[in-house]
Amino acid sequence: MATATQNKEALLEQYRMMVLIRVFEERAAQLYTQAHIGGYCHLNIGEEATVVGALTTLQSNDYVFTAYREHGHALALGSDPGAVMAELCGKATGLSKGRGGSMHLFDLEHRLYGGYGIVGGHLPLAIGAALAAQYREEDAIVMCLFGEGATNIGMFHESLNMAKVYRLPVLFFCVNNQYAMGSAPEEDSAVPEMWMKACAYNMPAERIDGMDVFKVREATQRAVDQVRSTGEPFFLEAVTYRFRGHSMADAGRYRTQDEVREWQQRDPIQIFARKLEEEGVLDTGLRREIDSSVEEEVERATQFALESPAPDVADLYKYVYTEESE
Ligand SMILES: Cc1ncc(C[n+]2csc(CCOP(=O)(O)OP(=O)(O)O)c2C)c(N)n1
Repeated sequence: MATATQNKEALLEQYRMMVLIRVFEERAAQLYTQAHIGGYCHLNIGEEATVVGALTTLQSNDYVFTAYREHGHALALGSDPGAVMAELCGKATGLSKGRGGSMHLFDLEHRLYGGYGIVGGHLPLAIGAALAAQYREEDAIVMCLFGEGATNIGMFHESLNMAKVYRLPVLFFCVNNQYAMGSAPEEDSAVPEMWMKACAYNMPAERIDGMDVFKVREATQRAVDQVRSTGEPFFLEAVTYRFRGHSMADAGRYRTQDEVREWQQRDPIQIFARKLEEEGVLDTGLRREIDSSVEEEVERATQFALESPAPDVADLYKYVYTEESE
């Protein structure tokens, strides 16, 4: 039984979290089209199993670094949905005090070390954190998530090399959603499967189904345990699909609607719900109850964001240097 190793509450919480990410992002998309959110906005829709499956394997003292498609990661780590939505809307009550927007969520309390807009730019930061954790002899690991497009960037290769040479406790987690903006791996990568790149750095690596949260959790837990016990890096590639455009501004001409529909048949939330129903963990009534409480939670978060004030103009130069931070 797929559910045998986890208790019912944990499974239902994972289901609730996947639905929360989906509903939150659908609402964010709406707010974007209504001009409440400016700048860029990249959604996790379709990739929820990689978010929840990966992050629920961590200890509370572990570090998480990720790219700009990170609303779901903040929610899964426990950030307040109101503060996340407020950040998307550029409000003073936002997770980064309205300074970062969608791509730069940061939540020290929940160990989310960002949210970065430069492709591959956060990998050296992640290995820096791992070096610090190793130096301080912390029982903590670093999970560093990035898209398959980032594996073509120089910093990716430098970071994997250094992580192996310095034997750093990093789990490199590649979310292969099969497009870097409009480029498929066959067009921009010398090898079609990203896990192969880790072999060049003598790093253990695995490729997994990123649409099934059970499979993501199982493989990630094994990898996390190995990184923690050996103090050495590991590489996972989760194959998934983004159901929406690269960002809110994407005409999607690089793929067919048939392809999108085909992947939507493998919706990670539906796959998970079906399994939970088959194994008696979830039924229609409970599902409806969870789904509607999530809708209410997202509505509260949205109202909080919309009613929050914009940052004060007098504070424009605050938080520019570290000594200004609170
Ligand atoms: C160094 C750099 N080059 C180019 C860009 C423009 N850009 C933004 S997202 C993106 C695609 C990245 O794809 P991937 O890493 O697979 O992540 P995904 O968006 O699919 O989650 C590119 C090229 C950038 N932000 N930074």
